[in-house]
Amino acid sequence: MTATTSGLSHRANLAIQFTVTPHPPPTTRGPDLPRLYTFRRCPYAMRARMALLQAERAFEAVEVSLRDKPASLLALSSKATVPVLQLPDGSVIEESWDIMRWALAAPDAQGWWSRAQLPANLDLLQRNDGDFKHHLDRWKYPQRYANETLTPDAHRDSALEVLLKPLEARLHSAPWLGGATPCATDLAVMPFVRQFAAVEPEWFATLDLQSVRSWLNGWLGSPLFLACMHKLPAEGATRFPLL
Ligand SMILES: N[C@@H](CCC(=O)N[C@@H](CS)C(=O)NCC(=O)O)C(=O)O
Repeated sequence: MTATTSGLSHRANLAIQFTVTPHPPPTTRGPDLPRLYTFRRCPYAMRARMALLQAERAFEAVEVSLRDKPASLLALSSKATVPVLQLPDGSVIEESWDIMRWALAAPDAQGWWSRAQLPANLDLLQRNDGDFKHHLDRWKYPQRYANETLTPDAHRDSALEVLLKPLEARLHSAPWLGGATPCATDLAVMPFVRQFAAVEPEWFATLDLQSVRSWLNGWLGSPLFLACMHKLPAEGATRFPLL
């Protein structure tokens, strides 16, 4: 059962769903290790993989073709988006932020989860998963949105306003969204900023977003991100290499 967390609802068609109740009771036993259904280039799956790695959770991963989803994924999740995490007790987590919570929240010895619960960080997450993602898709894939009234460049500019400028202000005063150390929000937002930066890299390099660029470049070269981009075979479940 899912519910929209108070204060995090957005526009009706883009409401961000956060699971706030226990996961559905398992009907069958799950795999020996937590099993992540993932897609290497999906930003939601990247954030989940980084959280699992950061928390040093052993897991196995199945690389999914989004055009030909495996029956094992469809059997677990009717919406069948990636990432999906199946736990050894058989329960299933279908939202990337919930997978991050499972990985990081308990124990939270280094505070990666608790710092992400600060209102300013929840606000950034909402912007990222809501308006920013909306405008990013319409800038990056204009052919998919033929009936749009706004031009792709207008979407690009809105994406800048809704996320990247506030992000620049935050990162100007602290190196990470967690402050002096990173938190789950850094991991959640970074793959989407990476996507935005990659649409027109030369143009992105000219923007007055020095702090965002240096934060992004730091993550792109980090052992955590490089480990999360490990290439999986097309078939089967593979034990994901830890950091
Ligand atoms: N709200 C979901 C969104 C996940 C999502 O949309 N993933 C994309 C891939 S990046 C997907 O699986 N799309 C379904 C499809 O293409 O069929 C989450 O946070 O996990």
